[in-house]
Amino acid sequence: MPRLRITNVRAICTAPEGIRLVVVKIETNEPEIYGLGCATFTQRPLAVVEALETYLKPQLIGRDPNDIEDIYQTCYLSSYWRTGPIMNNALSGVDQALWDIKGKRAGMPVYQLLGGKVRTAATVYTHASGRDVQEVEEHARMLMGLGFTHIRAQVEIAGYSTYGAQGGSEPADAGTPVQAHVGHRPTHLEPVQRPWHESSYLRAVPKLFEHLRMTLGDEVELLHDIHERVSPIQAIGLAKELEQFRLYFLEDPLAPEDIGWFPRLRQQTSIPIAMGELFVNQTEWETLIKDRLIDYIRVHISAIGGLSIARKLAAFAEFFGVRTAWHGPGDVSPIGHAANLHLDISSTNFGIQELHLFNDTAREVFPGTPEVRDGMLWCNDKPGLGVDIDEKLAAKYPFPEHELHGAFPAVRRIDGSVIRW
Ligand code: GCO
Ligand code: MG
Repeated sequence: MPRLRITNVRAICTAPEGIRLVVVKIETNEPEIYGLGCATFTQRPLAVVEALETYLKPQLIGRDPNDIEDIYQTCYLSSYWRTGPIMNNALSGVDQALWDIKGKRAGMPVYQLLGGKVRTAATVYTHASGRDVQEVEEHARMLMGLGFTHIRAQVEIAGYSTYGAQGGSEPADAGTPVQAHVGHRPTHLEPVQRPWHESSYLRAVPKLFEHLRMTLGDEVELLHDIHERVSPIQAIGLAKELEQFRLYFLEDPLAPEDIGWFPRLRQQTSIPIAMGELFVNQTEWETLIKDRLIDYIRVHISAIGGLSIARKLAAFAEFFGVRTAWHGPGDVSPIGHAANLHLDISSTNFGIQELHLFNDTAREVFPGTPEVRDGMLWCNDKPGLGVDIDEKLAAKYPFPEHELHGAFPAVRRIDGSVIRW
C-alpha cells in the first residue's frame, strides 16, 4: 500500500448565514481520505487564506498527514515570529483537518482519539436579548421552554449602542450580515451607529438581572458578556453588584490588554469569571490559570492554533480547577463547533459550551453539523470530526461584499471617540 501523502491544501470560503467562514480542506493520495478544519477569522478572512495557501501549503504537500504534532510544530515555528490570529487560524485549519483525517483513517470519532467520552453530550448556553427587561425575560422563557437551562442575557440600552442586544453592533449573534450595520464611512462627528454610553449600561445590567431573578426564579443559570466594554474599575464594580444574582459566569469583564487587573477583580468578588475569546498566545492565559484568577477559559479554538493546542490548554487548566467554555459564536464554522464538541465530551474539566443555532442553509452546506436536543449539543459518531462540506452549495453563498470587507465598524462614544468592540 503506498504511503499516505498530502496532495493538496486549499481554503473554502462561504457565508451561508451572511457571516464569513473559512474552512481548510486537506486532500491526500487516497481520494476518499480528506480532512476539514476551521480557519475562521471573520474580520480578516482573506489574510488567513493567503497565509494558508502561500506559506503553509508548500510545507505540507507530500507530507504524511499522520504526523500531526510534527506538522503543527513545523508550521508554527516556520514564520520565526509566531502566533497572532492570522497565522493561528491558518494553522488551525490545517491542524483540525489532520485530526479529521486521523479519525477517518482510524474509523473513530475524534473524541475517541482524545481519550473517549466522559459525558453523553455537552450542556450549552444560548442567548436571550431584548429591547427591555420584559423582552429579555420573554426570550429567556421561550428558550427555557425549549429545554435550555443556561441563558446568557443582554439588554438593549434605549438610544444607545450595546453589545449582544438589538441596537447592538454585533453581526455574528444576530446572524445579520455586517453590511446591515454599515451605512457609510464613519467620521469623527458622524457615527453611523448609536453611540455607546458606559454609565447607562452600568445602571441597566444589575436591573436586568434583578428582574430576571425575580421573574424566572433561582433555578435557571444566567450568564452575561461585558465584551470588554467598560474600564477595569467599572468592571470590578459591576461584578460586585452582580454577585447577588448568582451568575453562572460573567464573561470578558476585562480586555486582554488589562489582564494585570485580574488579581484585583478576584480579591473583590467571588463571581465566576469567564475569559479568553480574544487570546492568541499562551502567555495570555498561563498566569490567569496558574494563579486561579478565572473560572472558565473560553478561547476561540481556531484563533489559538487549533485542536492540538486546545487539548493541551484544557489539560493545563484541569490541574488548576479551571473549566472550559470554548467560544462558540456564528463566526466559528460548523466544523469548528464540532472540534469544540469533541473536546467538550472528552474533557473532565468541561464547563459549558456556547451554542450557535445554525440555520437550515448552513446545515445543508455542512452536513453533520452537531444537533441540539434537550438543551444539549450532541456529537455524531462518524469517523473524524463528523462534519462534511457540500462545496457546490457552499459556492452559492460567497462572502458578502461591502466597503469594510468583514472588518467591524467602529463603536464610538457620544464625543466620537472609538471604544473596544
Ligand atoms: C461571544 C462573542 C462573539 C464575538 C464575535 C466576534 O461571546 O459569543 O463575544 O459574539 O463578538 O465572535 O466576531
Ligand atoms: Mg463573548
